[in-house]
Amino acid sequence: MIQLYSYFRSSTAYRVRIALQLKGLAYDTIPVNLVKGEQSAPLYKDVNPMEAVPTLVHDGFTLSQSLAIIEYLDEIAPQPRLIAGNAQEKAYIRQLSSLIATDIHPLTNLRVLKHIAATFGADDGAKTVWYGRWARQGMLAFEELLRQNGRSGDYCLGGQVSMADLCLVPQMYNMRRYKLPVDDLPLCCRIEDHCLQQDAFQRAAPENQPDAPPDLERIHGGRPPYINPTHP
Ligand SMILES: N[C@@H](CCC(=O)N[C@@H](CS)C(=O)NCC(=O)O)C(=O)O
Repeated sequence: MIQLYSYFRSSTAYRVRIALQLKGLAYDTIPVNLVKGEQSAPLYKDVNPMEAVPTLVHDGFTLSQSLAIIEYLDEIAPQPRLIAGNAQEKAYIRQLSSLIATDIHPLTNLRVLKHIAATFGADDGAKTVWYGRWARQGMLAFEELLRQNGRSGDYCLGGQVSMADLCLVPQMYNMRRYKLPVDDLPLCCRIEDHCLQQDAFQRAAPENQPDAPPDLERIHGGRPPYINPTHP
């Protein structure tokens, strides 16, 4: 029995939802509304002292940190393996995942955006500039790593889905949500498009979550295939 504390728009919960879907693991969603501040409610702080989603509960074991959760799911349900290959390939998957999870995400997290608004008076425009500053730099680096390594195909690592794709797709959702340029991220866009053609990624998308408002803009849920004729 698996329970996932999640918020439809959380990119970190989105990563874990894709893993659960790919592995065909049934789970119950327990919504935590981040905009209403439910992550800081005393009862939830007992579940996750970092006041964040996702948190996974499996057989009485409570686990937070999306990458740790994905590694755990890979142990209990090995198919498909999300961290697979030889030592270099596994390290490469973790390198790409960490770039998004530990370089980009912490700087662009909700609590940081709230803090610059409350402390420095940043309005929505300023918050978008802040978000874009860190997300664009990180994603240009991600694209460059894909290009330099020459290992990408349908996924970040050839034809094999991995944890890196689970980090990439939600980050691309955020790029589109903040209307940041993605034209200079052709490899990222191509991988995003391939992933979104699969049921597991579609089912995990923000638009398809039980706590999503019905009129939510459909960025990843049923978006048309990406076509870039200059990048086969
Ligand atoms: N490193 C953590 C980050 C978790 C995290 O901060 N999640 C965000 C949502 S994407 C959150 O709950 N933020 C709440 C807040 O900033 O108040 C992970 O990868 O799980």
